[in-house]
Amino acid sequence: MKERMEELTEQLNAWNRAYYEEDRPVVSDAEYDRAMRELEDLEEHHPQWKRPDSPTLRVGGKAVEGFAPVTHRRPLLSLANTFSAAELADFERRLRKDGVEEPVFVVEWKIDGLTVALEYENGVFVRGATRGDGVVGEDITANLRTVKTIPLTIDFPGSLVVRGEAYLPKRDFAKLNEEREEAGESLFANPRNAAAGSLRQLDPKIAAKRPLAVFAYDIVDGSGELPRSQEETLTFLKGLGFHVNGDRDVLTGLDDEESVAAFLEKRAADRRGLSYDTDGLVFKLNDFRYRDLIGATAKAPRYSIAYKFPPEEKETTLTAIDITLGRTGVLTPLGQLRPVTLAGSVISKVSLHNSDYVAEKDLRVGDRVVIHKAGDVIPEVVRSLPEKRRSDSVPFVFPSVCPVCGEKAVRLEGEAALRCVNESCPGRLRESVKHFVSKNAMDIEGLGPAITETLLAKGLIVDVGDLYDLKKEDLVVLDKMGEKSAENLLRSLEKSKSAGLARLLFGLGVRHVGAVTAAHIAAHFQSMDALLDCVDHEEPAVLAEVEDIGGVIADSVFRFFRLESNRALIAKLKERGVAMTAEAPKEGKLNGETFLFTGTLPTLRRHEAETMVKDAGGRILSGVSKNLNHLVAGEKAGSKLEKATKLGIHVMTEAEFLDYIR
Ligand code: 1X8
Repeated sequence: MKERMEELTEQLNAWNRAYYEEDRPVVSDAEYDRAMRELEDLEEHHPQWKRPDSPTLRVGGKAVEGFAPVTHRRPLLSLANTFSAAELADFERRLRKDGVEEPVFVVEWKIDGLTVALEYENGVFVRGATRGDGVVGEDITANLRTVKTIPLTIDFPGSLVVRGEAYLPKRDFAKLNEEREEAGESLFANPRNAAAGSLRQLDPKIAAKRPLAVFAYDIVDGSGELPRSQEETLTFLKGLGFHVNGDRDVLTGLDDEESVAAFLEKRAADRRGLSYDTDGLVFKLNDFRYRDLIGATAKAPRYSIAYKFPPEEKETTLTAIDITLGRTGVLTPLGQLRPVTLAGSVISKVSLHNSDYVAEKDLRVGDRVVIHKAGDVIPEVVRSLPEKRRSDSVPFVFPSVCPVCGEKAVRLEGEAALRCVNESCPGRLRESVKHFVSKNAMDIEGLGPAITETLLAKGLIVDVGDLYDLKKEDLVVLDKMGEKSAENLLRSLEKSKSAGLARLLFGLGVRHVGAVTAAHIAAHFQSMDALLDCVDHEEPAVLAEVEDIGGVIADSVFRFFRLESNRALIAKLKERGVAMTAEAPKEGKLNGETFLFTGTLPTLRRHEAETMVKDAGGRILSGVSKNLNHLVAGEKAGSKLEKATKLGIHVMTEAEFLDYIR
């Protein structure tokens, strides 16, 4: 067993390295998950053989109350900034004056992330902290353990403190924000905020789901023989298994301003193509003998310096501030801009987030404003230029009523956003219909915004349930709706009735429930009835059994489904024939029975066993709960078996299962 645990640990770590370091997936998710589950089960039974570099340590442990302060063994200094080739020439001149004869510089990307210190004792990662003020940071070990590019063990005796920069790759940032938008959550302004937010999560399981990475670039402290130059340091760190940025330059002669300026320009252009955000370059004296010679000021070393790229900014006019309404009732100010080209695209509007944001920046209609792109992607207003204002300019007054229905908007506790809470606001209805019919929800073709508006305006629909009452004669009289398109729409509506529970749950627009969460809830409950039954008889905490669901989502789900108006809508949809189950169970002898498989089965693969159950009309649950009738336990069954035994659920072996369904 011990050998098997070692083998699994090494196999999983090698797969992780291939995936995260080399961008080269070598196994399927299913195979990876299977190995991970086997190792988890083994570790549960033989904790004494769990290795300090076990990949199971990366899934995120228990949530914490707060972060303990950590005093860094040596201060993590910041860098002085420069903004031009001339200033870099000055920097070199000072070094020569201080006795550095032929300065050689290593030039690395300055990552726009979060500085962290990683502490190792006898080769084991024991602590990770934020930089904080450079002297005292916060202990975020549990979150950093989940970062796959941080080695959990290294081949180095004694102690070592490594400095690095944690970041979220640009494309993962964009994806994360898409998911948050879909779930009706607030968006991160840029990758840096997203990385910082992820590492300051009290629940490491959330951090574990964010594809964070750390570039290591410095040894802050350590015992024994250590590298004596920056190049050696980077090679050494890479050799220990750290993720080291290989894209760097070696330069001499910073006094040649012209060629340095050309170099800076080249790098400024290169950064667009990088997968991570940078805000500059770091110039470091390579030879550590000189570092010791010239030392540091109280705040920053004298032997390295940062060069900051000029931000790509443009000035334009804020022509209007529109208030838009989302399906959850949030009022979002949208700035209309006189179009300008910025970093390769034409920008004509910009989100102004919420009323606080507009007030803080004192943005006024008619203002000249400076815009840039956050994370190179999302346009943002940096500041307004009050000195260019007309004398009759007035502060923007955020409306206190919904722009569509005119009802008073409210600010919910702990939220920056104002919301329209009028359940029958036509604006909210329009947004909720748009969401209901969208591709990832019920996927109803032929119901564009214009038709939806018309249907609402004519009173043909008041909620999404009414869509299923539409008749051909209602439709053909509408503008731009011929016989053909009316028929297509009706066909699409008919087809959507069997979209299934997951799409329906997503389409209903429960706050915080995106398409993926909806699928998990559907897989767990299998039917709307089971979900409603749970909501009626249990507390939100039981939802935590469902994969991926935490307290906030659980509360939101319970609140939604306990609301009478939502229950009425669900009943209406059901009456009109909208499927309320995950997958219509087949007819068979297992109708009404639920199963779950755990551990390694002697002869069947898990999905084969599951298919047998479904073919016989039974259902598969995703976790052990009172709703489970049978747990089929194979070898090395772990916590699920324990829980089922405790709940008195029927447990059987594979052989018994095969007998049972025969
Ligand atoms: C800050 C950063 C450094 C490096 C990369 N990204 C940063 N944000 C690097 O040296 N490769 S060094 C540094 C600092 O000393 N403040």
